[in-house]
Amino acid sequence: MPAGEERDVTATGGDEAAIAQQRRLVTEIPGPRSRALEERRRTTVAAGVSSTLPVYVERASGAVLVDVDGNSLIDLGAGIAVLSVGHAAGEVVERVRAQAARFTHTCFMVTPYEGYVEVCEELAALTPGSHEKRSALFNSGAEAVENAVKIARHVTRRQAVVVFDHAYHGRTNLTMALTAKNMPYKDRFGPFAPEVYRVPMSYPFRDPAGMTGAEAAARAIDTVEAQVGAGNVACVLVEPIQGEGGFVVPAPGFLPALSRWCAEHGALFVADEIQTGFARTGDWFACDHEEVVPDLVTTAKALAGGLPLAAVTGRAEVMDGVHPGGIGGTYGGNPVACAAALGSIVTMRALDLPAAARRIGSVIGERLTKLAASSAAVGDVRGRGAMQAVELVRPGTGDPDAAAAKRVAAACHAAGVVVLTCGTFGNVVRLLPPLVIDEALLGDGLDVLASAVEALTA
Ligand code: PLZ
Repeated sequence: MPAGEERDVTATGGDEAAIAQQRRLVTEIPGPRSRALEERRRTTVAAGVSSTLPVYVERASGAVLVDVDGNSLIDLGAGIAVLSVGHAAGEVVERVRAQAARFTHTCFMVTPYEGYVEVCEELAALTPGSHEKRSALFNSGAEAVENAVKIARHVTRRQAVVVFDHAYHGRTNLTMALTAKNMPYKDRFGPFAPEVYRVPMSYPFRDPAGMTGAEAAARAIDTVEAQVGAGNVACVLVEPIQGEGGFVVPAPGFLPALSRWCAEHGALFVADEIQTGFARTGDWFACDHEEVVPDLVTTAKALAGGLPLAAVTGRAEVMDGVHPGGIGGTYGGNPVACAAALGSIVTMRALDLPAAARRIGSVIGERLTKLAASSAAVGDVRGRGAMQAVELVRPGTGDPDAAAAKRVAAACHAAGVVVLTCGTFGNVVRLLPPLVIDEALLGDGLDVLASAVEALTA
């Protein structure tokens, strides 16, 4: 779109604006065409790459996926927190189309282009803190995290990286080392990168009753000081709300205390906002909730409405502490991905998606809280904004029940509702709907989830 041209920003657009925002099943799930594709896949696609729900998607719009058998499914996973602006958001589709027709690649490290600069301007404006910032763009979340660690080590001239129990930061060699969970992410994929130290997270449901955020931070910091030494720490890397690890929301005060400790000891505080970022939690970033200002923040997922783009954004003096050529990559900040990001950000602003996430959060929260009161299988309900989950336990205990989470997810899938599980113990069912989902569709999806949870104890 030429600069300055006015156009209404709508939730859905492209060719797919006509897909009705409702659940409608015409075959069993997965249907015959999906099953045939699944058979075909087995002969060429590596078994190590797996799919939660082997329903093959033909098109999508808003919060609805339409599969090759003609079923319409409610998407409460948004491609793992990516489609916050919804599938086929008008501004994303149009800008991607226009950019693809102009040029698809030059390599920013060879001959640059404006879109990359514009995305960095937006990142400077939106990420926490009003200090001067710089950004570097990459292709995936893992790559952003790797680069945040590279930058932190380079500028601090220290090596130790502190991470937390239940953390998830990616699947590359360094980010596997940063990730906590063995199966499926790490098992027999070692050796892992050195100088990574894991300390306890604040996990209110599983911590001693009444433990405050400050106490949980002290527990983590004491471990670092005893086992690593403050002067050796390049950075403390934390998801402000843990994603794959189980939607663990640390107790208030935990993040501010860690960030203060970093500032006092010359370590960088790095927030991995790859899953929480861009309106998901009801603020632009999860750190905003407690006014924590990280030195570096990693983003990806919702940044670019479905195209692969990731970023490290941080204090100018830190980011500019790396010599020219020290960071980069062939595709980092690809122009089509940058166009998608600009379309996505325009949409988030125009539709006030942080407010939408808060509204969605109160609808989901109310519903899940009721469910917890009626079902002994629900141990905990937690989350913030449109990032909410239930942790399932064996009734009457705190023991994680992964089989229950599997059963709930399978029942939702069979009924045409895409939900995801997560958690170190595999017992958490999480909701990450597109932030443009309408209330009727969300309500239908939650009804399906509620029946599936109620069936556990019926
Ligand atoms: N940091 C906080 O959530 C990606 C991964 C799913 P990539 N989460 C989904 C899977 O099984 O691979 C994630 C994240 C946080 C980093 C990442 C990594 O982002 O874009 O998948 O590399």
